[in-house]
Amino acid sequence: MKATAKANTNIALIKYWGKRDEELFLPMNSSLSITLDSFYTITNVEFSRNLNKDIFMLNNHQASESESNKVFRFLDKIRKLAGTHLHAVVTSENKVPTAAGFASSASGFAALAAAAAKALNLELDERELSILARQGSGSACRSIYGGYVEWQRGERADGKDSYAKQLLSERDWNISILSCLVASGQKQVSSREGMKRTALTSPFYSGWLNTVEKDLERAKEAIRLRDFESLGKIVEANALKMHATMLGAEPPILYWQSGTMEVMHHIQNLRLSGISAYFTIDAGPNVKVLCLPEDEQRVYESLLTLPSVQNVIICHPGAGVSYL
Ligand code: 2P0
Repeated sequence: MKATAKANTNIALIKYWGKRDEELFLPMNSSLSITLDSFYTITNVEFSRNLNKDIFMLNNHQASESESNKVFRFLDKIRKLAGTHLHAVVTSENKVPTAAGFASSASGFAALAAAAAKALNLELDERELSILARQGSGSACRSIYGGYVEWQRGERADGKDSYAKQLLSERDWNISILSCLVASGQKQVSSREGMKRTALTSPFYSGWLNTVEKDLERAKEAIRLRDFESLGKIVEANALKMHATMLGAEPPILYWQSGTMEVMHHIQNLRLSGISAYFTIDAGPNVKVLCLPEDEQRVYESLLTLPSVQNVIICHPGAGVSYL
């Protein structure tokens, strides 16, 4: 009754922002991401008759109450699915350094869903696993697959048609993703709270919803054609549009720091000098830069010259969930 799984994190190219059902993690819009090769979570889950409560160990320490509660609530969902009351010890190793400016909930809940389902012999296929991972953290449903992945929002109230699917594998198209750390430290507003507040209060949110599915279609077409320029343009515009919706929330949400602006302008200037590079930004201050592998070294070196850039980590498309 134990299993170990590994999942990589992912970066959204077309963003998930807003839920229509908070219990089932059903999104307001479809989204698209690249699963990355260098940042991952490895999780072991062991169910046992000898436990009278769940235990969550993260990087060799007992996890905080809020982190533990998210994991225990997710275990409750899995127990219901498997028809068991057994408790579990969850042991996670997170190789998503805060110094890289990525969140770990995508890799964390993808690895947990895979390990827990295997430990309970649930025999889920990838689609069912994606539906399960989604109910721990929305973006986790995309990390089940490698490469270029779409999460379709679905229409049903029970969430059975809201899952991810692979568009291209990690071997089908190599691009470079450079993660620029401009600020570390805890952000003021979590993604979960930020998307909720935006959907409830921002007058710009309807504009987001009216255009994001079109952005997704354009991004998918660019990926199909391996058209980096078209993909970069739509990705950058979609990220800026998501941040614009947050600026209109009450109270407003501003994740950018001065370093965020410095990197954005730098990338736009690089383009003027003929280098094809584009940026995207999640719910935080750090910037991820997309470029072609042949420009990777030049873009990397130019980013390191910026005063506000503390660290740059280079990633490429990576694999989906695996079992150890
Ligand atoms: C994304 N983000 O598509 C978007 C873009 C952040 C900005 O998914 O509440 O941790 O657990 O479903 O998945 C981050 O939010 O939120 C996120 P929950 P999650 O990657």
